[in-house]
Amino acid sequence: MNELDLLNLLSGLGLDETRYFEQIGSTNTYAQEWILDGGDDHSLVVADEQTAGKGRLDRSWFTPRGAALAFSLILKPKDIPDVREVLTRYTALGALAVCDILTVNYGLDARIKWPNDVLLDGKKVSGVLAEAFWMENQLTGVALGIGVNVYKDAVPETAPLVFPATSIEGHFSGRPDRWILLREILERILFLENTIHEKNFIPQWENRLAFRGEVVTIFGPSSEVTGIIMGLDSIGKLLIELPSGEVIAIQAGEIRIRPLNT
Ligand code: BT5
Repeated sequence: MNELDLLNLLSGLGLDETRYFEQIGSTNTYAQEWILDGGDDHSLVVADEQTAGKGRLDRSWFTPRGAALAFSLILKPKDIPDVREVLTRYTALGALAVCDILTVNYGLDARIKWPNDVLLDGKKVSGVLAEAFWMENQLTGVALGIGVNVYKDAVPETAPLVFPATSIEGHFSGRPDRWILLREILERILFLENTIHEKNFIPQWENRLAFRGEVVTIFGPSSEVTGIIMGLDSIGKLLIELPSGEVIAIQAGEIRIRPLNT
């Protein structure tokens, strides 16, 4: 792939500027600098390989050469009803777009491990990192970063994993085209972005949740809870029914989920 071919492939989507790198540290770090440097809404940075890919909470994300999708889309939300919801909704936007495409276009049973992972057959195939950048209480932009393990080589073998990983290739008969997949996911993001403040947005996310109705343990920074995943509340917090019958809502971003039997 080169930048010109990528531009051709993505033409008609309505993106602003697109930049392509054979190798980069992290597309999200690049997008952050680009936002500071005046990067416009719907600017896109794509890399074949990341040498310092980022997960949440200072974790790292593995993107070897030639095997995965790694990209960050700059979004500049215009209407933000509640700033506390920004990261929740943009994380959901990325995960839902990937999940929808894998389900509808590739016939795969994709599910979202709340809040930001997409699973195939219970294993992580994609991760989303939405980062919001602020200047004096003004949101300057969101870097919506998405990594997808397309081919088997993308699956980390040696990196310490908090959850089992897989690739699309491992579940699909044939070898999906990485760049067509990129176009499909972007198209879905741009479509869903228009619905992000609608009432039905969170229920769509909820419909794709993994482990719903199952007992899971949720690891927080300093404690853990075990309970049944009931769904999401109206702003996307995860609802867990505790053994006592009490239902609690858990805030995005600080937890990991494991089904009880893993
Ligand atoms: C995520 O974090 O899942 C967010 C990953 C976002 C990656 C994209 S790639 C484009 C953009 N640029 C970036 O620098 N980042 C974004 P988290 O839920 O914290 O999961 C991180 C954990 O996933 C790591 O600690 C590993 O255990 C595991 N992991 C790392 N690489 C993986 C891979 N390729 N496939 C599956 N699991 C992986």
